[in-house]
Amino acid sequence: MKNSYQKIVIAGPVGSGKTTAVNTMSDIPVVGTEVKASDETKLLKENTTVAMDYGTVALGGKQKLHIYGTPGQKRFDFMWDMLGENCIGVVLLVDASAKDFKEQLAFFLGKFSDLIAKSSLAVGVTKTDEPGAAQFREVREAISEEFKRYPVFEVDARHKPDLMLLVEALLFVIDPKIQVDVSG
Ligand SMILES: Nc1nc2c(ncn2[C@@H]2O[C@H](COP(=O)(O)OP(=O)(O)OP(=O)(O)O)[C@@H](O)[C@H]2O)c(=O)[nH]1
Ligand SMILES: [Mg+2]
Repeated sequence: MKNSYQKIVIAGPVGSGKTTAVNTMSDIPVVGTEVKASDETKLLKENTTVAMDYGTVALGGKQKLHIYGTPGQKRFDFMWDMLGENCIGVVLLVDASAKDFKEQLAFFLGKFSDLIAKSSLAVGVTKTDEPGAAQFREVREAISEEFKRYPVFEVDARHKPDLMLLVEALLFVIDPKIQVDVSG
């Protein structure tokens, strides 16, 4: 892994917290592509990502982890493969407050399965604090058998320690020698 470009992608449905997560974690000002939401997304939130979010997190030994947040909307799915190219891992954020979280989980695990097979996966379950949201345990149990060996954490995308733990778990699965610099 030494001196290679270390990149992860953050995937998941609209509103699961991908843009928020990149902004919460990044050491540099995030390069984002948010626009005012239109059509059905407008009912869920004001802004939506149309291409990507980009930020970095310091790793030990002056190395950087490059983080690419993907758009959640299916009409921008051509960006998923592009952003995922050569990544070392996938963070999948799942919105526990979405009524159809099971379908969303299955859909995104399916779409990213080739990439996950080539790299790795950690799942972050967001919005368990929302009224009527599914419990963390329910979401974890909805993950299909083939992905059960990967780490799953309850996270709030606005809370940096939650995300750092998730990313550390992802990196640990990839290579226990990679360390995240958690001092910042
Ligand atoms: N209550 C609650 N809100 C959260 C949590 N995590 C993130 N949020 C909020 O949920 C919203 C997520 O919005 P984004 O980060 O734009 O979502 P996204 O996944 O980038 O969505 P798209 O770009 O449209 O695919 C933000 O308003 C966050 O503040 C959580 O754990 N609990
Ligand atoms: Mg976004």
